[in-house]
Amino acid sequence: MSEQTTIYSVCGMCGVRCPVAVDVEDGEVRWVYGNPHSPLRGALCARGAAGIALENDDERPRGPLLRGGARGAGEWKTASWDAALDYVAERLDACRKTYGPESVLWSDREGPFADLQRAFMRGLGSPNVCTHSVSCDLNIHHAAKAVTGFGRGALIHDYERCRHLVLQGRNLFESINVAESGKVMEALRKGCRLSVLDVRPTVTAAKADDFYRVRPGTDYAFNLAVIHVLLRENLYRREYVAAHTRGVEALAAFVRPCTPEWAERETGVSAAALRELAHRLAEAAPHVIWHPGWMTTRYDQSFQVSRTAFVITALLGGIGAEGGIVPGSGPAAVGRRGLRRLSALYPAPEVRRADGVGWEHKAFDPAKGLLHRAFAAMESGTPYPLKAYIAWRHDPLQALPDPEAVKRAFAHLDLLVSVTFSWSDTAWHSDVILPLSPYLARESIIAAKSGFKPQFFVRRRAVQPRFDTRADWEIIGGLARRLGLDKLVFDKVEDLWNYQLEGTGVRSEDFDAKGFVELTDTPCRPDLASLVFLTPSGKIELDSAAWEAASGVPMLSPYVSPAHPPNGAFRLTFGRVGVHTQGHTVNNPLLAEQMPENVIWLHPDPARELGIAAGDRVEVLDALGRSAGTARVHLTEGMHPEAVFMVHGFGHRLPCESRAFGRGVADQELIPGGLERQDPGGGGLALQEAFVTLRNVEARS
Ligand SMILES: Nc1nc2c(c(=O)[nH]1)N[C@H]1C(S)=C(S)[C@@H](COP(=O)(O)OP(=O)(O)OC[C@H]3O[C@@H](n4cnc5c(=O)[nH]c(N)nc54)[C@H](O)[C@@H]3O)O[C@H]1N2
Ligand SMILES: Nc1nc2c(c(=O)[nH]1)N[C@H]1C(S)=C(S)[C@@H](COP(=O)(O)OP(=O)(O)OC[C@H]3O[C@@H](n4cnc5c(=O)[nH]c(N)nc54)[C@H](O)[C@@H]3O)O[C@H]1N2
Ligand code: SF4
Ligand SMILES: [Mo]
Repeated sequence: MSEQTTIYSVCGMCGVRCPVAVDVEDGEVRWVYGNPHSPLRGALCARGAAGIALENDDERPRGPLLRGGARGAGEWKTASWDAALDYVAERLDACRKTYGPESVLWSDREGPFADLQRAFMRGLGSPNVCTHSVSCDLNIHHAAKAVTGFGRGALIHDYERCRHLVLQGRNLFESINVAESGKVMEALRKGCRLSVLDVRPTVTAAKADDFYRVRPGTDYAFNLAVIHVLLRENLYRREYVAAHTRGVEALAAFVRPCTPEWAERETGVSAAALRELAHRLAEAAPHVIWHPGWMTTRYDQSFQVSRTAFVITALLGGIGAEGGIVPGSGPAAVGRRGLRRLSALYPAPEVRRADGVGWEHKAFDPAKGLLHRAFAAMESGTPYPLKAYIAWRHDPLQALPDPEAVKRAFAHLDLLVSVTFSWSDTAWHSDVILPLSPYLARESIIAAKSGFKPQFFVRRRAVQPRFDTRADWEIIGGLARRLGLDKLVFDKVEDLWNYQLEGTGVRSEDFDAKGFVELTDTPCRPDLASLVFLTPSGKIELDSAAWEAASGVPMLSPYVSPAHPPNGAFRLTFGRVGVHTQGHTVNNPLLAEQMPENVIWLHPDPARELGIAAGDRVEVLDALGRSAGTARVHLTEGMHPEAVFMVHGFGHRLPCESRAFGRGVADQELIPGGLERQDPGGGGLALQEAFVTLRNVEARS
């Protein structure tokens, strides 16, 4: 008789972490599907469905590996877990003793499962924890704080009740969060208007009522002109603005010259269309969301694009309103106790951070850090040496621009460790690889999710690992034991869960039935009248005066027109596709079949001038003439003629990845000097301030 069970767990194919159900038979995964109990609509995207293919793939680190030859030479020696953990712990200890514990740097993709990692670094005594955020959502996070005081993660988009949604550089139907896409589809079905701003026709644009194709990098001008019209034509919610905001006079004076006609010259969108958009938004107010973006770290003024997105929503009364952007509720808001924090087991280190956050960059959030500034410190040894680096669920050689510059910083390290379930450029360049079990074969710590109905949820191990890989808590526990951090050593994951759950009234077996536990039966929606914003004034700050004082950077800062590309060159733009997650699914057997390489989107007019036809293979060169790989050309009238677009994550060069090897173009290689180009307002990297050229290498066959 075969044995069948269903385990409720959490997808691990991207950072969204959708709730899943896993059917297991005789110790093998048979099927993964959306958790039918989930209020978030049990459904998976294509990447989620490819979780089994990841599990069954042999082309991943299958046991601990120690570097044999030079960094990046790929001469690996297999090692036991004991030997690998001893090696890492001994070198961390040596750094701790020689240079101080602050010489250890850590980066990861944060998220709800990071508490144990934070506890480990606190225990070690280093403040140098950074997230990936400088190349993802940092500008939005800081914009959210500058306007509302809340961080990006604390704000919920109430799509279900929204009447007009504006997506600006947010390709919501391809850059997927399953629950979010479902909610927006339903809102559209119920008549919500959708306006999309992009530099090319995306799947999201195809579903829009109005599509505005903007010149790349001019969104800030667009937004300033929308604010101009809202204020000038009295389309904003006066009572709301008087009651809940500050700084409207300064804002009005600042946007006075920013007419739609001025914006038309910058963006290419007609003044009439922009005015009409402002009027339509006013009709739908306050049930309006001008989305602040997700990966808005593209230009020198991207922070201002997000900041003005929040400002527009606020002028329309949408912040805190039904169908707008609202702060989510945590356990305390529904009278429950939150999880016991593992990071509270050790005190926060007092030494100042190497990346300058908290002292040089006073306004910025130390929970995110500035990873590129930490790399600069690594290279210069200032303010102090960084000698060990642990990249945990992070591939900075692909996720940050200019991999050669990143490698130059890494040359100063005594120890470079990667913790990952797939091959990555950073893993390949490391001294030690500690292989993580794919998500179906590992459990996580318990996490809390805020929202209208706050909940606890957990990832459960559905099957035992096929290879010699481990779960996060096992890897941290192994290092902690060797480094004298005994509080982080748990023999069984249940002990860890019980520690976290103590005093919450929830038991670990309560997760068996559905995989999550809701902390309230009735949704908790914040009441606008009593809502206190977390800014110093307690109000929405339309001029971000307090943030300006803390950061020293002007918040009502004039728009700067982005440079036009030199003759024959194009601005680099990039983004996501539905079937891949960043760079780490490109070698997945199922997903590689769906999309084995990226293509170069190009407008037909410049293509004709260059003698390039649809389907031709072109080599893409950076501003210094260096090749980042080749790909076929996709011609489309909708693409802005100043730019090329490509999907991020391709152009792999690791021989151990047979399906991804040599396929497509690596966009991160096309941004020389990119580590130095930081948006002053929000700290995000200006990744699309780079120009590329194309060389035809093969006509379409
Ligand atoms: N040029 C350019 N640069 C970019 C982008 C771009 O579009 N173009 N996109 C930016 C954005 S938005 C982001 S978010 C970053 C993404 O950058 P990264 O986060 O570095 O990218 P990933 O490929 O998701 O994951 C990196 C590694 O983490 C491993 N991993 C995945 N999940 C887990 C986990 O749960 N635990 C552990 N331990 N390991 C895990 C993967 O196997 C992979 O090796 O890149 C940014 N950089
Ligand atoms: N399937 C899938 N889903 C994902 C991910 C994934 O890898 N795969 N990654 C997740 C992560 S880490 C992130 S950060 C999010 C990213 O989510 P998004 O930020 O929504 O996605 P992107 O595709 O990076 O970029 C969105 C759009 O910005 C456009 N764009 C480029 N330049 C400009 C400009 O100057 N102005 C305007 N208005 N638009 C511009 C691009 O053409 C692109 O269509 O997606 C998440 N979801
Ligand atoms: S969006 Fe897709 S890949 Fe990401 S967690 Fe959900 S199902 Fe998995
Ligand atoms: Mo991201």
